[in-house]
Amino acid sequence: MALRITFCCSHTKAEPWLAGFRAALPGVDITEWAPGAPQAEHAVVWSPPQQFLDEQPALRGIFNTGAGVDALLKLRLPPGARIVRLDDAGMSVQMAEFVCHAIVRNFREFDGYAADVAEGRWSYRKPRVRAEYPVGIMGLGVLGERVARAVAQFDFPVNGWSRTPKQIDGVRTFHGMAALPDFLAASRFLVCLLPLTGDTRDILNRDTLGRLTPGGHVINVARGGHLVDDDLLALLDSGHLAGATLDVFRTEPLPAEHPFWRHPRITVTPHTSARTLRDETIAQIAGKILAMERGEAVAGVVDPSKGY
Ligand code: NDP
Ligand code: OXD
Repeated sequence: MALRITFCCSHTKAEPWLAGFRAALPGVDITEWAPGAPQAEHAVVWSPPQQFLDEQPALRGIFNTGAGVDALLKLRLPPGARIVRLDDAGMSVQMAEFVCHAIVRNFREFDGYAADVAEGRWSYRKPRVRAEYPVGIMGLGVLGERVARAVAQFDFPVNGWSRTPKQIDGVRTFHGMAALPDFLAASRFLVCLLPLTGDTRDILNRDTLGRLTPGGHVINVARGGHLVDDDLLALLDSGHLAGATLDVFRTEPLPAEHPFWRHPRITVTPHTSARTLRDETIAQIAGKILAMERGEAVAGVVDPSKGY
């Protein structure tokens, strides 16, 4: 009998995905899930409902069409299924350009120049000293490492923080909770690229952000649950932080009444720093399904006890 794959990503039109998987995996039976659908061996998902997982107890692989599995791990999962996250698939280069853009835009004061130009003013600002703007990257995984290497290309001092020790050329690395205060004190731009887990929820708060070099700028491109919104606002209003670039929020879309929309020193983008690219994603997941069926190891298998 043909291998059966069920597709359950309610935020996107299923048809182009199904056509892509049929082309990549000829002979495989892939359909969009609906309640009561037959049992499948593998699932391709984004934020599926609990009913989907309850009705598919025989799944061997659950392939997330994103890198972060926090929403999936909140659900009751079939006991025999391996959860596989998206492993780059074109996201790390997007993340690197987004973060470098945010850092360069703020370091070079491009918004100030734009305001001057809008008023017809030919003005210069004193060049800033790069060494006074060290960049700290929280999370040195698939995305964080690529971002750290990209930022280092601009000769900023780069610090990186992870759970386990890492060695990356051009990056001063720190690991573990005990090293967090030193990592923060050594950083002025702070980039969050952590997974959202029990250990990292609310990690961007009054205490941690208060340890950054004064005049800091926070770039959160991971999950809204990492940031305590009111603590960020208080530190911006006190002048300790100079600004923030926020791509992710506790509630998405960001509610119309949320103060982040109108804060003069916060830039909001709609969870778009690194988008899932359909063709790359299909190719990666199809390759992993075939590898799993041959009994081979695949990259990106999530450890539910760690939460990522
Ligand atoms: P990875 O799993 O590859 O990397 C996670 C990194 O975080 C690792 O370096 C890990 O440390 C570190 N980490 C985890 N827990 C802790 C902890 N308690 N203390 C210190 N470090 C910790 O993930 P990715 O790089 O692929 O993605 C990161 C996150 O980015 C995703 O989980 C997702 O939430 C977000 N994301 C956002 C997107 C957007 O559009 N805004 C798009 C894609 C992803 P170690 O290496 O030691 O294990
Ligand atoms: C992801 C995301 O986790 O898009 O991949 O946020």
